[in-house]
Amino acid sequence: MRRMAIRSFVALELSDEVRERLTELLKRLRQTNAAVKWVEPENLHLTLKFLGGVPEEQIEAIVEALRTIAQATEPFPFTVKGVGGFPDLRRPRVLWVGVEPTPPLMRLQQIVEQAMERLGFPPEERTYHPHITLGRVKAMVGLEKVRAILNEYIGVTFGSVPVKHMTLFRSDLSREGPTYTPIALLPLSQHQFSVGE
Ligand code: 2AM
Repeated sequence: MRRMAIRSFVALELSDEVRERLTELLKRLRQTNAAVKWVEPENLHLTLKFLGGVPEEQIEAIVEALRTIAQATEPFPFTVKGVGGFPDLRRPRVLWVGVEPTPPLMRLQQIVEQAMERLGFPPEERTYHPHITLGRVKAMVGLEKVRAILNEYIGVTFGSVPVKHMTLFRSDLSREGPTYTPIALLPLSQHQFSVGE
């Protein structure tokens, strides 16, 4: 029998406030009718590590490794600011809003990357550039209007997201687009204040 592989990734979820601001921006971008596959608002997230197809029997070990990391990590915020494209905004394949690469975020990403490498997932060859993907360019047509809108947001802060947990998502691809479903939520450490502290 063929073993089931579950397409998965580790991510940080957005606050309602930031998601709403990005949803407004996406609404404007969609109206340009550019040949871009825009991300559905409920799918917006910050990826820490893309795992790809994971054998079902390995999921538990991944969840446990992530749980241990989360328990040793203090809650921290990340700031969503600015816009850009991969490889750049001139000829972009991916359009995104930026996330500030602050030490707690970069540390968490590195720890997750190393833990997943120990479980057999190859490390990224490219340096981690924290971003929230807004859309994937299908053809370089009608991008002038997209660029004009994005230019308004250079240096603009969309908000700060308090991170309280990491999420392991499964991704199911279909013709309509991906569906992301949480497999596990891993809460970050909670400092317990005792009386008199
Ligand atoms: P992206 O937004 O920059 O495309 C789910 O697909 C998430 O995993 C996305 O946030 C995606 O990043 C990320 N990811 C990283 N590497 C990927 C890959 N090789 N294939 C698909 N998604 C990848």
